[in-house]
Amino acid sequence: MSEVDSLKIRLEALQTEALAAFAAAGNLNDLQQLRVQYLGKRGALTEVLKGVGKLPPADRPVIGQHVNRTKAALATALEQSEAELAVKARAVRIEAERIDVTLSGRTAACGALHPVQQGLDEMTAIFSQMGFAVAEGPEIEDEFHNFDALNIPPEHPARAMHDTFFIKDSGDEPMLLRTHTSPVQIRAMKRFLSEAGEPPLAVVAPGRVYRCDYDVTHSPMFHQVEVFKVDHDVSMAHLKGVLRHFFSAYFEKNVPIRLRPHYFPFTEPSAEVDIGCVFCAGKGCRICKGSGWLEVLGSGMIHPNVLKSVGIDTGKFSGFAFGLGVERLVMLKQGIPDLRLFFENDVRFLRRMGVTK
Ligand code: 2NM
Repeated sequence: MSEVDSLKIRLEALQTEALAAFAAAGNLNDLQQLRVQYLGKRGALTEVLKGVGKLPPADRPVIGQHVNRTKAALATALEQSEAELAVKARAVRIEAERIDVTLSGRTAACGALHPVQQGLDEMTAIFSQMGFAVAEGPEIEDEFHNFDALNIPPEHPARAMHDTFFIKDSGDEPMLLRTHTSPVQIRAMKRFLSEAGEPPLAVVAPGRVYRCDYDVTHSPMFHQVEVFKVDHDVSMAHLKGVLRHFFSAYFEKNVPIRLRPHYFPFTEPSAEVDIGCVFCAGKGCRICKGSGWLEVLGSGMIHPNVLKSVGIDTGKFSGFAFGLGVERLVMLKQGIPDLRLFFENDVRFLRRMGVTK
C-alpha cells in the first residue's frame, strides 16, 4: 500500500473514531477534552500531519486536502455536539430549579398574648370604658401601702392570712411582694387627690400579685383586677350596678349576681359576690356544686380608716371597692378545668388557646 493510501485510511479511521466520541460525550467538559485530544497541538490530527512531511512533495497537496476536510468535519461535529449539550445542560438546570408555585407558603409562626393577659386586658377595658382610670404600681411594696393604709394593723390576723412573701430587708424598712393590687389603689388615691384636690376618684388597678400559697386552686403568683370609686353619696347600689354591667359585658350575656355578707378589714360593710352559674344557668351542676351560684369576688364600702389614711374627708365622701381574681374568671369564660394549665406552658394547651402555632 502506498504511503498516501495508508495516511488516507488513518485519517478516515480518526474521523470515524472522533465523531463517535463527540456524539457519546456526556457534557461540555468531556467535549472540551475531546477537542484537545483530536484537534489540539499534540492531538491525533497533528500526529497524522507529521506523516505528511515525509511524503514526496507531489503527494502532499492531495493529503493536505484530506486533512483539511477531516479538520472541518471534526470542527463541525464539535460545534453541533456543543450546541446539543448546551441545550441539554440548560434543560437539566431548569428542571433542577423548578418550583411549584401552587404549594401553600411557609407562614411565620406568630405568637399571641397569654390567655391570662388577654383576660386582664378585656376586664381592664370594660372598666376603662365605664370611666375608671387605669393605674399601675410596684410589685415590690412596703408594709404601709400593702397593709397599714388598708386598715390591716401589724398584729391583725389578716396579715398572717395574706401569706406574704417578705424580701430580706436591707436594714431599714421591710419590703414584700404585694399580696393584692390594693396598694396601687392607695397610691392612686394619693396621686389623684394631689392633682384634683378632692373626689370624684374612679380607678381600676390590674396586675400581678403574690401569695405564699400553692395547691390545686392556688398559684404563688396570680392576677387581680381591683376597682374603687369615691364620691359624694356613693352606695352599695352603685357597686351592684357596676358589677352587673361588668359581668354581662365580660361574659357577653345577662349574668345575675347576688351579694352575701362577708368580712374584709378594708371594707365595711363587706360582701362576697356570686354570679349565676354560667355553665348551668343556675339550675345546679357539678361546677357550682348544685347551688346554681359561683363565688367570684370580694367587695364592700371602703372602710373610713382607709379613706382617712389618704386624707379623704369621710364626712363628705364614701366609696365602694372590689377585687377579683383574673385566672378564675378566665377559667369560667374559656371552660379551662385546671388553674395549673396557665403556668405549665404545655404547647397543646397554648395552641388550643391560640398562644402559639
Ligand atoms: C377586695 C375586696 C374588697 C379593695 C379595697 C380597695 C381600696 F384600696 F380601695 F380600699 N381596693 N380593693 C377590695 C375590697 C378588694 O378583694 C377581694
